[in-house]
Amino acid sequence: MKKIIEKARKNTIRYAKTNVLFFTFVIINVMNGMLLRFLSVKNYFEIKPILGDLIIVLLVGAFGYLFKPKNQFKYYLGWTIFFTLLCLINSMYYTNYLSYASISLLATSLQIVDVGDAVVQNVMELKDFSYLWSIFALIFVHISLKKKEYYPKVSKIEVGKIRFMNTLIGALIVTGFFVSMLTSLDVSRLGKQWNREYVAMKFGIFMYQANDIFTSIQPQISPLFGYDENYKGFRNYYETRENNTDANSYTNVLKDKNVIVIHAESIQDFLLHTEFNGNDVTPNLKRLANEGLYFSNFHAQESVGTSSDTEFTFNTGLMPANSGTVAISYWDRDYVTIPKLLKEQGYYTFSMHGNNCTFWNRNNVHKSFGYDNFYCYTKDYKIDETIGLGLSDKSFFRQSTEKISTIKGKYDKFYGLAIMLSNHTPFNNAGKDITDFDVSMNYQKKNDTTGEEETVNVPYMEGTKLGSYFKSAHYADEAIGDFINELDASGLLENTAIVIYGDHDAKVKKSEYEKFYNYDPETDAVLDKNDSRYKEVDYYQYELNRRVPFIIWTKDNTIKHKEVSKVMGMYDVLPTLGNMLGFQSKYALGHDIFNVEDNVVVFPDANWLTDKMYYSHQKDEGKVLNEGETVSSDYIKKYSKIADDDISVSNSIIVYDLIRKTQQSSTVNENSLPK
Ligand code: GP9
Ligand code: MN
Repeated sequence: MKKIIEKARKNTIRYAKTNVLFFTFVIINVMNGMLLRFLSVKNYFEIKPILGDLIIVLLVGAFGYLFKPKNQFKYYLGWTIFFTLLCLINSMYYTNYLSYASISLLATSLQIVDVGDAVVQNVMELKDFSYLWSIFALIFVHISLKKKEYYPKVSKIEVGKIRFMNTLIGALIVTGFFVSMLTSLDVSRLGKQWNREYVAMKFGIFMYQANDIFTSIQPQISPLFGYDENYKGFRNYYETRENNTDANSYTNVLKDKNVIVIHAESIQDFLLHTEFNGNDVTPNLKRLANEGLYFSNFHAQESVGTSSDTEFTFNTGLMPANSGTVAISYWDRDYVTIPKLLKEQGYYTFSMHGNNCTFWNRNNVHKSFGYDNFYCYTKDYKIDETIGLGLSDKSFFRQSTEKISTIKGKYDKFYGLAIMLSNHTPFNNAGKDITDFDVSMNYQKKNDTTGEEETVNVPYMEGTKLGSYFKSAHYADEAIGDFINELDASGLLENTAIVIYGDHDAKVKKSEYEKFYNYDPETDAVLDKNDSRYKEVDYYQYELNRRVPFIIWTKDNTIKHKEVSKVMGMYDVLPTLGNMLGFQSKYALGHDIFNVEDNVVVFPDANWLTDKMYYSHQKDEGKVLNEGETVSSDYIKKYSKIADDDISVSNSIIVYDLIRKTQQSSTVNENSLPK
């Protein structure tokens, strides 16, 4: 027995001594995966993702044994650089998008690169470089081993293929453990990959990335596979779906009116309720909200396709694609859209934008959505003043008014979309040069010498990103105000409804709000976290504060003022506006807000919001919104299923072009059922 133990001990020591490089490779890369989780989702103690990463690193590492020992270093170094870059990219991506990177975004990211300074300014943080230690560690170990004549020694006893097989078996055993720990929820989320944080959190970053490659390629090939199953799900969804389309007091109120939709770039709703020393950040939007129909609990449902996703959801009532973006990968599908439905009623439809016509592939997408014309950038505008990515909003609106005037002269009725641009991250351009809006605080202070109370001004938000956002939003608001006046002066507000939506939030980090809410002018510092006056912005407050304004306004009061505080999403626009203008799409996932009792907004990451709860799919927990109220587990199950179904059916329509297929196989056009 003693002999056996001694032999095992010797063998283990020998094994460890002759596999130093391999072990270093495994340990440093698994540690980097942990570091990434620690710095992003902060759960580095969980065992599952460590095992997940370990499996991938073992599998990759096993192949190193097929090389001669003197070449193994190059192999392991190459992979370590690759894994390190993965961590670095994901770390950067997480900092900016609170999610992990996906290769399906490669095409999309070309658009993001176009956003230029927006990205470069914000992307890099010091912590993103912390992963590079692994490369140095491997090189260091390699040099030490070389000095100790490790490689010639190992060469003598190296049995590459056996070690390769043994490592594979080792990886298999770890996989067995790993799989036995998975819940059915984990497996289903891995397959769907909607919730990237969750997948990376449970499966590790390397397994997440490997799975991502598979799920990203899948849409390209999936139209070839899984059609029947998806079609069945789609039929079933629409056959069993209850949707109240009864007439209500808003039915046809805007029938035959002209419509001008303003896509207000990055405008959040809280701006309408924010002021500095008595000056509103967005006085024009506030006025329009106070005069028109104002949806104050309205949420964009965009995914990685930001502006373009919102344009898609607004136009179709569908959710963004699970993987990649509709604008880049699925723009050529057949969708039932607002412009197409209005064209059936004889409208001339158009869209306008002061940036490159090809940005977000709009030159193709807008045609495919049914806009008769897309007026864009140098093709149609004189670039006489630029801010950020392109033509300034003020010049854009000025020139657009002239175009709309011409359109009005030519057509009976029109529906137009004006996509704003200047209030785009990083917000500093407009802030510095275009507006003198003051983001300071006046407060009363006793003068030490005279003993008199006097007003002291502290420019506390000056130079912060949030401060720049307020300034830039003020500029955008001024541009909207000017636009309304110009339209009025040109007689274009008669018989016209103005529809305004914020396309998504400003993506300003949570930490940016700390100073805004907790600045103490007495000390010229942020309140201490232990101070009773300290207001924390937690996850739920941050998410809820991402809401954007949605306003329907008419000059002549056809639409009377009302604030609708029921929860509403971008996908509810088509049914709600459709009821007012006299059209419907049976594929829209949302509801006419005036016909729905308990509405739900489903987000692309499967989070959902009702009037009672914000539920985080990733955290698997929700926050009850009204004090004293409780929510049952059945309630959570019910809305989680709705979220799951909405995302699935929408994605099936997008990937498999199901609306086109349905219309091809049906002789009756079922999309615009009469009321
Ligand atoms: C670009 C503009 C901004 O033309 O619409 O797009 P975003 O970066 O918000 O998706
Ligand atoms: Mn946008």
